Amino acid sequence: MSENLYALLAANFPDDPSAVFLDIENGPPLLYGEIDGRTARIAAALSAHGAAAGDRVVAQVEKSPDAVMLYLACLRAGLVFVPLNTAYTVQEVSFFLEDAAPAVFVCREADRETAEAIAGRAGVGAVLTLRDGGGSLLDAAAEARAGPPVFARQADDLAAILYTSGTTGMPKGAMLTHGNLSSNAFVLRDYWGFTRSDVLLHALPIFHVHGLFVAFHCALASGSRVIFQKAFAAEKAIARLPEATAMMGVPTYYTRLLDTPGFTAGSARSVRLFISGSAPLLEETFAAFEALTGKRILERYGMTEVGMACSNPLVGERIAGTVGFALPGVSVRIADEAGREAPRGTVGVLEMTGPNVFSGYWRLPDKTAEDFRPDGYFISGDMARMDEAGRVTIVGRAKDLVISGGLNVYPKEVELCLDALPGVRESAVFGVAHPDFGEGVTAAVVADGSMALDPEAMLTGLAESLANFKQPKRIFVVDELPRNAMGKIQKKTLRDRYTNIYTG
Ligand code: MLC
Ligand code: AMP
Repeated sequence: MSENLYALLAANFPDDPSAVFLDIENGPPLLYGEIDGRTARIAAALSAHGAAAGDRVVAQVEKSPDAVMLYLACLRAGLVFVPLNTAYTVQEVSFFLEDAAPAVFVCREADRETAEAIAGRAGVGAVLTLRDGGGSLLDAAAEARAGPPVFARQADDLAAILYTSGTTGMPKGAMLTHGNLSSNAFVLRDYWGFTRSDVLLHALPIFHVHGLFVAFHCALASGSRVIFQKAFAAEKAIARLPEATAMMGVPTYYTRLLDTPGFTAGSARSVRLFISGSAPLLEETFAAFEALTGKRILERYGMTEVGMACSNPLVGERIAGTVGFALPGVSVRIADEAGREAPRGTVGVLEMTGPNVFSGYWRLPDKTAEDFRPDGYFISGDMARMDEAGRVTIVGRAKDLVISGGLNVYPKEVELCLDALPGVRESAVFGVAHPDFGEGVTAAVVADGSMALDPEAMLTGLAESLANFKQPKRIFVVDELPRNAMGKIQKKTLRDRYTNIYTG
């Protein structure tokens, strides 16, 4: 039997073809009954442009209903979907094209010229846009009379590659299979109680696990309606929340809602489930949200490489500051440095295994081997403890990582770009508490003496190579970086030194 995720999801679509899938601002809704035809035609158009099962399709496109159809079309055609953050620079995208070697690159119309140049250098077969009134993927799809049937896939066939940066500064592609995604989809649907009567407010970006997989798979696997918003804006979310039964967001969404005067208990009344993840939800945010709305936010924990691993319960106690229990089918342990299970209550590295855990990093077997224990557990790099009942609390990170507004920024990647700027001898990048983004990317830079360093000019220099959310909010020029006796830079000292710069 085929285990194509598209087919597994489609088996749960409502029988009524006029049931709404995407409820779109300023436009007609996209109905469940339209999904099959639309995705079949896009699949046919991709095939006409040379993409065959197993080939990669890289997409750097704005959030739109068409972009969602493109994702589903890739699944049904057995193509490997590779979504890219729209904030990535040309330099970053060039790397992804070289690395993923896709058959097709779907870009924004405004980027077409540059996209063709970099795709040409990377040997990409075709560059397409979604919609531009001529020669686009959707024009080709409109002409396709009938699409191919859903392509048979097994659980271990690749469905998507999602790039995450790394502690070395080099991005790596996490390979996710149909089986990884479908196991998580159905576990989450059931664990969080999604049914056809749910209405999910969707304001997340759709190039990450959170917005693309967690949110859409819960909706599609239960046949529920999605209020589709292009991006998160507190006022817009508040306007539609009274129709919603569920919302998913990063902690910044919840702090922004609380900071917006129009957000009241009434705004949240119909919502049975507010879910938070991708970054730590502060206990004070959980408490303030409950005080205002009477609702306890459900916090869960996940990663690109594993999808969702832990969640607070739907029924039962949701405890602020914890991420709950291992999801059904997922095994989670707290380990010491050698991978031995640590006693309950002690802090160690969080490791997990299960059908949700990815199959490795694209074309990086050594890196893959490094991140797995011999018994198959994946080493997350997050520090955590587990209580006697199995409830997990994330206490920190073993990996050098800053999470800003739910987006990961690896300091090494930013440091490499800073160090390449004229006049810079060395740099250290670290996270400092930020009232809006949770952590603010911050840099300390030492000059090499050849010229005076100007933080503004450095930021302009970084814009060429780094997506905007990775760029430091503040750069400090310092005489030297704090080091320990071994010569290692002390980021904790830097974090302490600048602790109040965003909050003070
Ligand atoms: C935007 N900016 C950010 C930022 N997003 N800066 C730091 N951190 C961020 N996350 C900057 C831009 O560079 C720009 O700067 C300015 O803010 C305005 O840009 P914007 O696009 O208008 O910002 P805004 O719409 O306010 O976006 C902020 C946000 C968004 C928090 C709403 O980033 C967001 O939706 N984040 C969610 C990310 C997410 O889905 N993560 C899930 C990863 S999956 P300037 O200087 O140009 O003005 C994962 C696994 C799991 O982690 O467990 O889920
Ligand atoms: P990403 O690689 O973008 O998928 O981000 C995954 C990382 O986000 C994890 O390794 C954690 O560090 C962090 N993360 C996700 N959810 C939570 C959470 N609820 N609390 C704390 N950190 C989280």
